[in-house]
Amino acid sequence: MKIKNIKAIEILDSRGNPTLRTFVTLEDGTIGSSSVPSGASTGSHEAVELRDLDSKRYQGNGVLKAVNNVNELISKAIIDKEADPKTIDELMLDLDHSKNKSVLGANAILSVSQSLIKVLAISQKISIWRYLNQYYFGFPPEMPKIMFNVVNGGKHANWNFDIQEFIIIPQRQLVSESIRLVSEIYHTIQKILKEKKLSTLVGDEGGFSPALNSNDEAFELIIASGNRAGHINGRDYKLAIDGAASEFFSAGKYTLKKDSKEINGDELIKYYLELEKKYLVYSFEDVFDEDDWENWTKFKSLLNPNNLLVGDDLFCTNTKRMKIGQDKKSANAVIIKPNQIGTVKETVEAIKLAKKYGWAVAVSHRSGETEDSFIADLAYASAADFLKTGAPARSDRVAKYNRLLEIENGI
Ligand code: 2PG
Ligand code: MG
Repeated sequence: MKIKNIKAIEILDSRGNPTLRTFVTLEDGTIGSSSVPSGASTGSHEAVELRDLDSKRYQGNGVLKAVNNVNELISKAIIDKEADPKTIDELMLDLDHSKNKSVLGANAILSVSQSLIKVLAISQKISIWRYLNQYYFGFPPEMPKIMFNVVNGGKHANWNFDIQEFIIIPQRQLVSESIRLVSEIYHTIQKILKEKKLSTLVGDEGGFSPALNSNDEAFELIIASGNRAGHINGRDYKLAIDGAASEFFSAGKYTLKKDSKEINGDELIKYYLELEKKYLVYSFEDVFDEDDWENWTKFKSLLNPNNLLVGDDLFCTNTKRMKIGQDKKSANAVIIKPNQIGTVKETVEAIKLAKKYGWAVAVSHRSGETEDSFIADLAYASAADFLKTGAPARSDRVAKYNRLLEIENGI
């Protein structure tokens, strides 16, 4: 089956910033499309998201250069070629020929890479997860557990507190039960915030972003809401955080903005170990700067080995960085974000390497999302341990959870 046509357009993401949607047409007339997300607390080792930097449009955030790269350079290279995903991804990598996809843009490349999977699945009349599973994995798919972000801080919510995300992981087999559990806690958080006359506004990923006085208050709010809803921390759900610590690290120090306090790695480790004990925090993502390997390794040696130390900005879905992490024993889990690396092929390689290392795999959204639910199919197809995609509210987030519900129901 050959590729007949490709067309990218500029659309908006959930933050109202431009991003790409690309349509691929096969010679049998099938059309498939996919859209790419965009991060805010991005890792400096991510592949390049190409923006126009033309201040006359969208404050410089337009993506017409990336759109053009799809419609001209990529189109020319792959129209009339056999629609084989690995070969096409390789072709785009050759065409880009840079280290970090700065020529074509990872956003341009990924939009084609994902759309191709989608159109092939449609053409073969199978679901996206089945196509991905057969083509790339070949082992039984499995439903991930879900990481739901219910309280937002850091850069996603105007620095109301330092930790970017407070996350609930329901300990339920069924997706439908996980979603129900977290939704009940989410709505109880809202009730308690109203009772306390605190804001119920939400951050970029749909979690509440009240003006609390400390990280501790956020944990207490979640646990109290869970208790009121009849769901107990450590039994019915586990707690996780994403520190996005690169955002508050500079010159060897971590600056806790809320307390106007500068601390070093050892003090931060002590704090996280307290959180592990006091609130039974199970999973710690990006709790140190993306290049602070030393503190990652130190913390890993002190953390309960049944708990997770998760690299997001640390690894950027990049197998080269994951290899360093394995050598240095810096983590036992990885966040997988297709747009950090730029092709489905390389995303799959990162997932496979993590599994080989025995790490937990968490397929993840970005803070700027679209209604595209490709990552839900990817998480199931790859038997990922987790899908992390925001609050149980807002269409850009629930699109992925609703897709898991469809999969659970055989659709
Ligand atoms: C993260 C992500 C998603 P962003 O840090 O894990 O939650 O945020 O997309 O802004 O990098
Ligand atoms: Mg993160």
